[in-house]
Formats: sequence, structure tokens, C-alpha cells
Amino acid sequence: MDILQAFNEFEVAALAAIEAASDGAALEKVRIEYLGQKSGRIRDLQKLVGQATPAEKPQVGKRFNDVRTVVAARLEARVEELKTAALKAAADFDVTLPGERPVIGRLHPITQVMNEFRELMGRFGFTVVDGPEIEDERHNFEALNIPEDHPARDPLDNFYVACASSLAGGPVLLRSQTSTVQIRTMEKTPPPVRIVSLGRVYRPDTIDATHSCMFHQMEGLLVDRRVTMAQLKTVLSQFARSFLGPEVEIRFRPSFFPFTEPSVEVDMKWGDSWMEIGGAGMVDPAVFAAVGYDPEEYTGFAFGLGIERFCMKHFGVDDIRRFYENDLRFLSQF
Ligand code: FA5
Repeated sequence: MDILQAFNEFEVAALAAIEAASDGAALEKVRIEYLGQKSGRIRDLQKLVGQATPAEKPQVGKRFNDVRTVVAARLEARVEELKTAALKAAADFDVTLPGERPVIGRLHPITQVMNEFRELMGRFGFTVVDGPEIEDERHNFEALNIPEDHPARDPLDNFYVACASSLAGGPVLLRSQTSTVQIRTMEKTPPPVRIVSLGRVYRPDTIDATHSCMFHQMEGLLVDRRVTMAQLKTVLSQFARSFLGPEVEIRFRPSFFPFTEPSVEVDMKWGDSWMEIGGAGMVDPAVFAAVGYDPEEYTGFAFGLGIERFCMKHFGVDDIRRFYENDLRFLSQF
């Protein structure tokens, strides 16, 4: 009889699937496939019972019940078997075996140095502030006394960003210096001010061993009554010595920045030669006027240091590009 044949096939297939299931989730799938109330294969068998002739019915009905009971019982037993096996496996686990050591990352050397800078400058009484990396021309240039025709504003020397907001509110660019944060801070805070700001800046410079098109600067700004250049020099040399050791030599070279007057270039002794690490100077009265500070009452100094150069000196790295190659053999040494 075909119907009984179908029952046999169902039974064989269901039992095989139960044996093959290796965990509770797989077993549940088998249960739904074969015995599920809504769409399980058992429903097809039930229909066959309805098709049997009156003479066949008693035998077919009995066989249907048997098959269903056998499969359900085996399924339940298998659930228990798997549970016991899992418990046994847990009990067999040897807690005395050494574990697998997870790979723990570390901070990038530049991040390490920036954290140390924040800490050192905090001890000199400087508060840490942040500023945006996408800037408008007022904060990157105008309020810093960099007029429209100044070569520093040349589109070829900056990363201007074209976006919808730039069309609405004037041009925007990736900031080329952290001096932007001087302006943002003074716009918000009345004097006195004593802040540092560390972060990324961007310039389309030609890349070589000491230049990158993205690098980090630490900006410092101190505004108060009767601030002097001697204080600037003391803060910078004390800072460099605290970071690199008492033997570090710092030198000021006369220079020009539109936002400081007088301005200096700061050099650090690198082996037998000097390496430029930043610019500095006394805040130009035009900058105070741009942020609404009274230049008659307040004076201040500002500096901007290249963080990578310190990193290179500190870790003895001779090429700035190593910091950005993401080579773990290099990075894991720090
Ligand atoms: C400035 O950016 C001024 N904003 C600094 C300043 C701040 C002056 C406050 C006065 C008052 P400069 O362009 O020289 O200055 O850059 C400062 C330092 O950033 C450089 O001395 C150098 O250490 C670092 N630097 C400049 N360009 C690069 C570059 N392409 N890659 C890595 N470091 C750089």
C-alpha cells in the first residue's frame, strides 16, 4: 500500500535527521520540519489518512499514530542526549590549561606623545581645548590677520572643500594650522586665556622625510596683562626639556607670521644640526581687535609646534612617513 510506504519513508528520514542534528538549534529545525503543527511534513501524512478506503483506515490510522509517537519520542530523547553531552564537555574543560592570550592594541606613538603634551602643558596651567578640522576663511585666515591676497591663502596651498554648506556660507577648507583655535577660543572667552589645542592640520606639501600632507600641531595661547616674550621662551624651553630631557637646546630665530609681532621660528638641536619645530610670537594687536579684545589692555603670546617632529626626536625615527604606514612591525615598538 502506497500510504504505508509514505509513512515508512517519513519515519526513516525523520530519524536520520534527528541523529544528524548536532545541537539544540538544529534539532528544533528538524522538529519544525517534520512535526510542525502548521507546515510540518506530518500534515501531509495526515491527509493520506483521510484518503484511505474504509477497509484500510484502521491499519493506516494506527500506523500514523505509531510513526508520530516514535519520531516525537526519539526527538525528545535526542534533546536530552545533547544536553548531557554539552554538560560533559563543560566538565571535561581543563581550567588549568594556559589560555589564549588576546592581542591587545596600543596607542599610536603620535597619540602617546599628544597625551604627554596635554599632561605637561596642564602642569604649566594650560587648559586643553579642541577645534574643528573643517574651517571657514575667517578662522583659518581673516581673524589671524592673513589678508585675501596673502600667498598662504592660495587655493593650491590649501585643501579647499567643495560641499553644499560651503556654497551657502562661503568657502571652507581643511584647516592648515591649529592657530584657528586661538580665534575660536578668544571669540568665546574673555581674557585671561591660557590654552593649548592639539590636532590634525592639512597642507598639500610635497611629502618627504620631514613633511606630510596631514600632520599634527600643538597650538598654545596665553593672553593676560603684561605678558612678555621672555615668558614665551621660558615656557617653550621648559616644555621641550620636560619632554626630551634637560640637555635639549632650543633656539629662537626672527621670522614673520601675520598674527604675531614680533615672530620667531623655534628650532631644536637634532644631532649636529637644528630642526625647525614650530613658530611663535607675541599676539598681533590686529588679532585682538578681530576678536574684540582691547589691545591696549592685553598682551599675549602664541606658539604652534609640529608634533611629528617631537615624535621623531623622542623615538629616534628618521622618516615621518613611518607614522602613517600602519605597519604593525613599526608601530608595536612603541
Ligand atoms: C604655523 O603653522 C603657525 N601657525 C605657527 C604659529 C602659531 C606661529 C602661533 C606663531 C604663533 P608653520 O607653518 O611654520 O607655522 O608650521 C609650524 C610647524 O609645523 C613647523 O615648524 C613644523 O614643525 C610643522 N610642520 C609644518 N609643515 C609640516 C609638514 N608638511 N609636515 C610635518 N610637519 C610640518
